[in-house]
Amino acid sequence: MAMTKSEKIWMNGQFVAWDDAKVHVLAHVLHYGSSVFEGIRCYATRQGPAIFRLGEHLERLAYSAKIYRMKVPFSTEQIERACIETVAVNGLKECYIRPLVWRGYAHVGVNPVGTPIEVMVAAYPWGKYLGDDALTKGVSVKVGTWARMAPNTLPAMAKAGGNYLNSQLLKLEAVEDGYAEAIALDVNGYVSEGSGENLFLVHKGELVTPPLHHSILAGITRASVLQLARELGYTVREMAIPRELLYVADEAFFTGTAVEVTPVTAVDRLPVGNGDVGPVTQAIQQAFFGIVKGDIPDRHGWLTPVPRTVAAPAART
Ligand code: PPE
Repeated sequence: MAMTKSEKIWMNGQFVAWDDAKVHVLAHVLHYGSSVFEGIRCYATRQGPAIFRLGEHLERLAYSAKIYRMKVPFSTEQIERACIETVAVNGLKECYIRPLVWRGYAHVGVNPVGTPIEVMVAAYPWGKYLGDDALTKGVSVKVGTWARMAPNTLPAMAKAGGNYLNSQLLKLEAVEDGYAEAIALDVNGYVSEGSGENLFLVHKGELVTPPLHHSILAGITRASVLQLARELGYTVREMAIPRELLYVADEAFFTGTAVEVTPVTAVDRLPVGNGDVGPVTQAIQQAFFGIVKGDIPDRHGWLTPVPRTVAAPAART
């Protein structure tokens, strides 16, 4: 699963060659997981590349940094421009954008005070998160044996590097056991989310998803799907989900930037519904992909167009 490189990465205010975007081995982040980040998709629309909900992603990045008391040395507007320029400079039509803020090299020791805050934005092609057929055929998942972090341990609302150690344990277990992904329960045994995606169920015609206090990331795709589902006339409920609802739900799907809207067709080897991708999931997929691909008018203002050319990066300091 080697990644596809692009040419340039925006690092601390300037573009550097992909292979030169490096950090010191004694950077705080490497030892203590002190980073916050975003994952954003840029889609090839008929009108050119367009970034999905850039403003919301950068708002969440700012929240994550604030929670960890990181003073980001660039404004949100500067990082926004960096995202747009990184796509344009690399000539990408559709891609994944990964802004990262981290504590750099000053000293080793847990105390982060005095470590420099560094920022980078990379953009590169990224295909289907859970396999090529996942969007159309759905994926088979298991309930992970690792719980999501407990409240008041690691803040789930912060999209922080350290949170993904828990995600890695879940993912490794799923893959070793032959599943595409794991669903984590929270410390009370209620359904939380996947290792890198939010979860929705369809039960008796209603869409249900766990609320924020079940240790989930406040997903931007989740928020978009909640809105689209309501607009389509579905009843949507954020509620505590007992594990067994996974086994009796009629449909299930993941949402996330990387995973987009991916059907879940089996949980713990039990088929979800009859095991096929269901009609509600398909309706949500149509509404979502219609907008991001530019086939349906962007009535919510969710897309930021990427101009073909950008001002020379030297114009900014
Ligand atoms: N929960 C988790 C734990 C999570 O990591 C993501 C995104 C979501 C929910 C969905 O959030 P949103 O993208 O705002 O709808 N996971 C990102 C990173 C995945 C990775 O493997 O890296 C992503 O989808 O970009």
